[in-house]
Amino acid sequence: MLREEVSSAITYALSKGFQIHPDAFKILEKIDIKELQSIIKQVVREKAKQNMFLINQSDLKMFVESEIDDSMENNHVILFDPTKKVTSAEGIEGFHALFKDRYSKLLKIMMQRSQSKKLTPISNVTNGKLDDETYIAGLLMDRRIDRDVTKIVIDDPTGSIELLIFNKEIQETANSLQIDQFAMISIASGKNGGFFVKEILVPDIPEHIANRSKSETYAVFISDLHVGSKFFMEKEFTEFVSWLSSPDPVARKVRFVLVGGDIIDGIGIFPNQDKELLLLDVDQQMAKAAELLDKIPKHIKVFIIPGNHDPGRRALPQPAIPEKHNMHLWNRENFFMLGNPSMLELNGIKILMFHGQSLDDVVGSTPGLSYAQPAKAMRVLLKTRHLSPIYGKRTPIAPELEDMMVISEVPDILHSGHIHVVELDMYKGTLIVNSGAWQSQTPFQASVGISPTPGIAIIVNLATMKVFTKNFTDNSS
Ligand code: D5M
Ligand code: FE
Ligand code: ZN
Repeated sequence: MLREEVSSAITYALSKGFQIHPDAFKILEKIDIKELQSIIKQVVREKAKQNMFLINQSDLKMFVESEIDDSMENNHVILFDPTKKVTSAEGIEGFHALFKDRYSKLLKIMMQRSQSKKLTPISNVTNGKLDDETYIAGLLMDRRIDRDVTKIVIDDPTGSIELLIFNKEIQETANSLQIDQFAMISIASGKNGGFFVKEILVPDIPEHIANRSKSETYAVFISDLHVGSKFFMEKEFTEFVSWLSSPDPVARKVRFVLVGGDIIDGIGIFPNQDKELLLLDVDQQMAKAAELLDKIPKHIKVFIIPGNHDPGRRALPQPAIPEKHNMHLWNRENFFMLGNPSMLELNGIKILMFHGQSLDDVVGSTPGLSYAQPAKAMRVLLKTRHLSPIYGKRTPIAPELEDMMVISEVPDILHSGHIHVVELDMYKGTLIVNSGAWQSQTPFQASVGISPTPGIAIIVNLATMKVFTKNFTDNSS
């Protein structure tokens, strides 16, 4: 005898013109009866879309925890998470140490270049010891353009030096550098005792072939939910979450969801924010976010980093969203609360997650960049090998003893959000993903001309590194 709920589910499917494979019956009986009705409707809707009218065992397996295909790898390793490492070193001493560490980490990266054999400390140069071909390396402290001459100032731990640039091409390279970024520079003495630049090298990432997953599994990239905001797109986000447990063939192979920060809209993040809030309390906002995310099936691992709207420390690097705000998420076995930035390895693919606060400064200070193309700004981060190269602009940076924002290891995927515009790019073998948002355009964004592209999830096949988008707004297919 079939239970009443089961036979009514079967009747429903038959009435929609579906057949049910005998093997599928066994699974039907294992599904939680409270959910059976909605599950069968969902399966019917998805299969009808694909023009397939036979319900198989495999269409239903994913709704039964014990039947999930666990032959598909879902290995994860957390390679870097700043949460336990952040101190709160204060004051000038702290920043001195931070910059010194930035210098030495980037120097180490630069030492792989052949030119580094000719590297000289700045103090040697300023003390008059200059060979024909000498390179110095340090952080760009200042840049001035005086008619036809560009002047730059470079610091290393031994001293500081002013350099002149006369060549147009080198001037262009110099102008594309971020203030405070690391560079290695070939110099020569000028006539009047000054020094001029012959070549500028930046750390950059090498051309490489990304790692691949052995089995065909998918990772989904999202960010900037802004739960609690009047502009949070709850309907679209709910659609997205239910897609994850749908019979869609891609959804069935999703094993990872990465959330790149700005989970909630927060409180007091910008002036008069309360006028734009639906939920006026951080814990209420977090509870709502947890309630929505909770529907992600348990066989999918979820990695969450904070953004500038989330609770916890604002300065970079940010520790994970504190446990007291969302015990529920912390307690779930398949949820991983990480800091910003964090580096993961999912089925062998290295993924660097960074909310993207510094992209504001990079866009603001680099000619030719705009909010419409966040991936181009993310390229700059890879080239500088630093997630927040500019100090003292809009991005708050904490005076840590170690610079955890240096990109020491080359990622296969760089994932950011913050700009609310989806853009994908490939740079020297690294897939760049800006995962957009789930918040429609705010009055502030309208006033500064930012046109967000919300409601889109980015999906990467980890076996092939092929990437595509799925739009959950109504005006899409
Ligand atoms: O950032 C959402 C978007 O708005 C992102 O593109 C940055 C931009 N933004 C945010 N605050 C400012 C200010 N003060 N000036 C200019 N642009 C800004 P979110 O982190 O979600 O608020
Ligand atoms: Fe945001
Ligand atoms: Zn943000």
